[in-house]
Amino acid sequence: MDTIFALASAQGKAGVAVIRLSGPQAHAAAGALTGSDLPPRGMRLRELHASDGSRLDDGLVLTFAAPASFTGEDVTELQIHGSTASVNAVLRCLSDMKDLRMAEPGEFTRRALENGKMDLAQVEGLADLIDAETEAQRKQAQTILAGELGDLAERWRRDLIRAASLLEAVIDFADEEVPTDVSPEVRELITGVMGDLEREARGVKIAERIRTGFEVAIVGLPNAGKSTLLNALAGREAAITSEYAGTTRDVIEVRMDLAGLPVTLLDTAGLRETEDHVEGLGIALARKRAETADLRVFLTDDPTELGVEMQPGDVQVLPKSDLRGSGENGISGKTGQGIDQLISQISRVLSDRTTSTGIATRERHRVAMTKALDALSQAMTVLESGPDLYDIAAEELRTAIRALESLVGRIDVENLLDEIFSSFCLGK
Ligand SMILES: Nc1nc2c(ncn2[C@@H]2O[C@H](COP(=O)(O)OP(=O)(O)OP(=O)(O)O)[C@@H](O)[C@H]2O)c(=O)[nH]1
Ligand SMILES: [Mg+2]
Repeated sequence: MDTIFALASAQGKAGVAVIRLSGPQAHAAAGALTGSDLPPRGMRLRELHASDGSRLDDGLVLTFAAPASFTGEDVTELQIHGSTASVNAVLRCLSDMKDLRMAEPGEFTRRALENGKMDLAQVEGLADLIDAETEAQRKQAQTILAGELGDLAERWRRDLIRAASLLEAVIDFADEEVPTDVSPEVRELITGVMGDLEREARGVKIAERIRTGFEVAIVGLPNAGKSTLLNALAGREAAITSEYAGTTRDVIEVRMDLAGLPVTLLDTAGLRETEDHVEGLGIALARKRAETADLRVFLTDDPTELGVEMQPGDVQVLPKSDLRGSGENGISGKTGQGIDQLISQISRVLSDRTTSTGIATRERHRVAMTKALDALSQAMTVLESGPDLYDIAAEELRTAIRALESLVGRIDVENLLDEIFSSFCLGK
């Protein structure tokens, strides 16, 4: 195994930078920089020197001994001053050392996975956590990173293995008197898992939105003040505004944190009949994006005049409230009137939707769970036919178990068979 190293903190100027080393030479290499042996685990403040003895920097040197480290290997972390030049000087020294090489992207985490420090879902959770920009994303990533999906998958797997072993036992008793009817327990185990899987699979769509962001489209007639509203919400001049109807043509996207939820606001072309070819293209695009958005803000007195269907949860606000005096649902991008209410209304609708999320967060998870569900419903159907077809039902259960194991990246059929047989309990 190579010893790898890389800057673990972000590129650029900072108070402190962290350089991480992992592999058999991780401690020795840091020892060469400090000119002294390091304890296998612990923290020391040391001077770091280049091979010609010149001083590089001083910093904290943290050592972790395998397997109690992030990667499961010997690991050293160097906390040095976070200037580009200091970091480069230390990285250059490390590159010159024998048996050391720069890590590839994700290589530390990959080693953590290979050494059983995390499962595949946790690796995904870690990636999400590093990408998290809003509170909802952070919380969701933490759940996965903590291994909750793996725990859940393990529970389902245990239940299905128990169901499969009950069936196997009956198959083995085929020539003899069957001591008990196992089908009620098998059915109960399968339906329990199916209920969980259905709920989790349903929640993935919203969980994906938390990862990637909700789209909220502002629609209205030309000149209604959509771009002005977008700018007010974004707090900057993201879109051009003008008194000419038909100013906005492309869809303008602004990413923002709306009460902890990641939202991409879409400003769109004003919707009307037009002879202008280019404006017409913009309007067609506006309709398409508005229809597929997660939520629409209708900036209009009459939502039916836009040719975009209002969907449950959509919001209607009345344009240019500053010109019409006070009234319900009025909004003004110009004066800011009604903006806070709009933000809280949008975030309320979206937060309500996020309550239906479970623990699974990705399309990959949904695909695996759907595959398991298909196999389980097959198994339920086959069970109807009685013990003669129990071997087929057991095979379907194994298919479901394999699909669930792929959730956490553990697909080892031998291991599965061992467990099936070790959990034998019916008169054997
Ligand atoms: N009084 C008042 N004027 C506004 C308000 N919002 C926008 N305006 C003015 O209305 C005109 C059109 O505003 P835009 O934000 O460009 O309107 P739009 O809906 O994006 O228009 P299109 O892009 O052409 O569809 C501009 O002159 C704005 O200054 C508002 O709340 N109150
Ligand atoms: Mg506009």
